[in-house]
Amino acid sequence: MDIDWRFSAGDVVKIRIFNNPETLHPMNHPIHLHGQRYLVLAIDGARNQNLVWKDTAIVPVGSVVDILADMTNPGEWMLHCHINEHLQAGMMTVFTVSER
Ligand SMILES: [Cu+2]
Repeated sequence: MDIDWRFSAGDVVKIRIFNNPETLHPMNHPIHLHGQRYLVLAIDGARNQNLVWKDTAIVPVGSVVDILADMTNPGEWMLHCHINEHLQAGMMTVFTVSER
């Protein structure tokens, strides 16, 4: 909850997600973005050739995933791991999208 992201409707936002392999229990995380859609641009710097809109993508252990989020839906939204135990353990944040 230390993350305080604020966007405006219409913003197109590049977000880099790193799955730190040096955690207690390293594993892949399906990262889910509420209320908006995104493209996976690259994984570990390798460009994704199959650009399709998603709301969830796997971030492999030790990998960096770059996404491009299309902030179209005003409100307060969550970004979180879709494994319920991870969400319960706090692998989530809230971000705000304001009306433009
Ligand atoms: Cu997870």
